[in-house]
Amino acid sequence: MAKKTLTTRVAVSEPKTLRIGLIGYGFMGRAHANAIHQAGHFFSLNRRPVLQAVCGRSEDQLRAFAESWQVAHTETDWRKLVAREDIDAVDICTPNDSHMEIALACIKHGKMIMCEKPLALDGKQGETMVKAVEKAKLPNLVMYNYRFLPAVTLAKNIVAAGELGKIFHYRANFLQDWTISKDLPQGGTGLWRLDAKVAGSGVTGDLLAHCIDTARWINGDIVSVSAMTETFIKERVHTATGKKQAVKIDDACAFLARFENGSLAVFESTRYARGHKALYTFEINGEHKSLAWDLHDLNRLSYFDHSVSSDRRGWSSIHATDGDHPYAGKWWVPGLCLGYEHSFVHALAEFVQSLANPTAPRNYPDFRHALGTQFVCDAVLEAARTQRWIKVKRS
Ligand code: SOE
Repeated sequence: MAKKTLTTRVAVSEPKTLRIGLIGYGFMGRAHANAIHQAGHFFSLNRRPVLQAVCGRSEDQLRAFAESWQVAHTETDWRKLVAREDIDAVDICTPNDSHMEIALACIKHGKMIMCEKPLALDGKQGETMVKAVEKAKLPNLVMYNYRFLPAVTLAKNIVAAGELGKIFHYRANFLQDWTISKDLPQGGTGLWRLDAKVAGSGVTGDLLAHCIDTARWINGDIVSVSAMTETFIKERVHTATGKKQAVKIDDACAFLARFENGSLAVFESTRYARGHKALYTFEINGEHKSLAWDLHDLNRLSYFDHSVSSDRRGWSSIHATDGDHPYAGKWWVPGLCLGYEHSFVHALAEFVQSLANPTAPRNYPDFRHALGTQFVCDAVLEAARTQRWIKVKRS
């Protein structure tokens, strides 16, 4: 006897879409495209993000990207993408020197903006962007992604609850080793990070900006800094000219800082720490507790609680994958790990969720917050240049 099968039609209620136009198909383009695909599946959002169009200069690469991420529309001119009527938000994943121009065009066309970090080349550009976006009242996000990892958000929540008591110290590192070869050129795909005209700065804007964003979010504003920078390789061939040109970025930077809450900080970043690919760590020491985090073990938060009896006291390691840990409950069952890419999904989900309630406090870095981080970067570079302590401008 033939087996009876049952076909059921499920009534799916479709939320309104948030049609996103992505500019840039490199490393960050992929990280953001993945977030756009994932966010609506794992978070209950009142608008479902859709990757509506993508823009990039090389037609071949653009086609390949559009095929692999199922994007229906492509543009080779970002101005056309920004002007498209079927786009609600523009996601800027281009090198830093184009953020301001693209953002201002988005504002002209009334588009919401998601922008890769850092906000701009410097604070001056950043101020122009903040002024324009706030005047136009357009939702805006800067993708400082690491704060959205469950263990990092847990650290923020523990500090915000006052559990550390008075905070004495904050320290952070972001160490890499990929630019040690003197044969590496500057300019072009990925390597624009070595070209100061395109990047604005070296490790300060690229890596320390992440550390500064997390630090300011967890521990409040930074008021003054003193710094040293070094450019270890003074000349590199530029891919655009084929000629050796002076390297103007900081290859390494170490800075001291004072926070508004009276705590002291040490930050270090370099692309010359042989053996380290992306060692982002931070530690915060308070009167009652200390917390520490390491990107290489990103699901864990190290936790020290001085109130535990002295014979049991010690550092413990919280695996932030339980349902009551930030974001973790939206994914798998307790104990299963999340990765780097989830931080982008969480950032986007926070941004989209906030659209329903624009006056509620924002759980994500907007242009104004990112401007504060930009001002810290500017102050660090000025301190290194002048060999003086520099007061940080308020955003
Ligand atoms: C540089 O190597 C880089 O990719 C940065 O541009 C990112 O912002 C950082 O998250 C990882 O390192």
